[in-house]
Amino acid sequence: MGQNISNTELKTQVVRPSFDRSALKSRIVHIGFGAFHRAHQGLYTSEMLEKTGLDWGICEISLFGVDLIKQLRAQDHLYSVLEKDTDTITAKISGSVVESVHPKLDGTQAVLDKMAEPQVAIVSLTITEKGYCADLSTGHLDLNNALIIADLAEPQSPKSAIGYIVEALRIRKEASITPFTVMSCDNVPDNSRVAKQVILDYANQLDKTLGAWIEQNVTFPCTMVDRIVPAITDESFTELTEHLGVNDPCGIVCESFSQWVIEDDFVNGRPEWDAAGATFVKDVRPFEDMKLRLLNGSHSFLAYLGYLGGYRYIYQTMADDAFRSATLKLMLDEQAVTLSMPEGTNLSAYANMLISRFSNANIKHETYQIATDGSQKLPQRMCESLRFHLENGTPTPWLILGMAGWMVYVGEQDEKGEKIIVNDPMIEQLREAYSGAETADEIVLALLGLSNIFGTDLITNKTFVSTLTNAVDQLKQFGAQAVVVKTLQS
Ligand code: NAI
Ligand code: CS2
Repeated sequence: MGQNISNTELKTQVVRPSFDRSALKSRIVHIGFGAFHRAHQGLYTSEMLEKTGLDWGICEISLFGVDLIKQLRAQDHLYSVLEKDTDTITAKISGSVVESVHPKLDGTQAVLDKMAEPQVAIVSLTITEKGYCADLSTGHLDLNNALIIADLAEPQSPKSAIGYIVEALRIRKEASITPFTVMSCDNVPDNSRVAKQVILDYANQLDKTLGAWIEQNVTFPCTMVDRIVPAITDESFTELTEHLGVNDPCGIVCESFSQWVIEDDFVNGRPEWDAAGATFVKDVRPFEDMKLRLLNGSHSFLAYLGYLGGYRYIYQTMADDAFRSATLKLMLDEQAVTLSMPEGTNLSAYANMLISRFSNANIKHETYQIATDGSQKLPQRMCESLRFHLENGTPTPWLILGMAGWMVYVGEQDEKGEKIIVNDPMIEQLREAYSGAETADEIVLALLGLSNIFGTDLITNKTFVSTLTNAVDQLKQFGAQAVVVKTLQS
């Protein structure tokens, strides 16, 4: 075995776990060992263990790529997180992960067996928006999803996260083992309730008594999760190595800020994540909406228009005064006003904090990365607020420009005529909508016609359709940067 973070002396300033990892049990099974989970729930759990001495370890499941899990195993399931502020940098080792299972490495049954072990009390998820296989306009399971079709035909050999969860719950039910809590940590509004709906829809397709048992016995606490964690790049990997003194292929670089608000509704116990800074609340929805609309809504705005305007990173887009002013206006004039927050919430302070987080030049977050999977993101980030304004008759130039930016972006060509490789699970439908649509009004009508993104209402609002068409037209004529400037002046 080569040198890695588990068998090498690390640089002295690296913060290491000092708790007894051998005492941890896999009481949490997490699906989706992506960048975000490592920098967020994985690290919160490690810091909670450091403070409490509890035994809540994590078993990681990845349903896709195997390399990361192999690398994690080779380093005793330890991994590193480099937290970067504008002026401080801290390297930490997370010790919360104790084991991993992967269908390709261990077989499907091993994954199901692990999920069915009696000590497993929580199954948590970061599987991206598309991992829920939901029809976003109805919130129900998309029965046309290829993974779901395959899983329903062979439920004992699932491929989707939903299929795994339902099969594991069925095994627990048959063996009279207490169920687990299902907790989503994805950027989906009412995230765990969406998980609940698709899980119930799937279970009911197979066996209504299983569906009823899940409904009565499983809880689905929603969460608001926040930390900007860009995908690792060669540059950030090199920086991390310099701070550690050794390579960590599972390491990640992120901002210092972190927030986790969790609905306190766990059927089989939970760790004291509050010891590490998480907040337990009764109703997480206002916090989710605040984050999805102000943070993620502006992120998507900056991603589409910034990318079209030639900016590679969010911090570069924010260094453009016009984009910076537009982002604050989008947040305060068009998103904050749609929210009903608990008394004492200061949305203006929140928005200004976001402006400074986005401007952190130490975090290289690509506009292209955030532009991924727009069809899954637009409804919660922009469309809901748009509906609020359409109902109230209030103007929404920035939301409309953001949507127009997405419409131009998914046309697969940037302002210099270069191809954009659009990464989206609905790419085929997007291409079909675009084919034959040439003018701005043809493009707008074709895309707004995708009812599982936009519902059926938006396309019927003539004033909205014509303002959006005008925005698409302007973007195509003058380019994103010029239109942002023009919109500020109008
Ligand atoms: P990533 O690309 O590093 O990881 C994605 C993970 O999801 C991988 O483990 C992958 O195997 C899994 N996955 C992808 N499609 C799936 C599917 N159809 N079924 C099951 N698993 C699937 O992405 P990252 O950065 O970890 O983000 C994941 C999610 O976390 C985001 O979509 C978002 O909902 C949430 N999030 C991300 C933040 C960030 O700044 N990166 C911050 C807050 C939330
Ligand atoms: C981003 C988010 O990729 C995206 O769509 O908007 O992942 C964002 O970085 C996080 O939600 C921040 O908490």
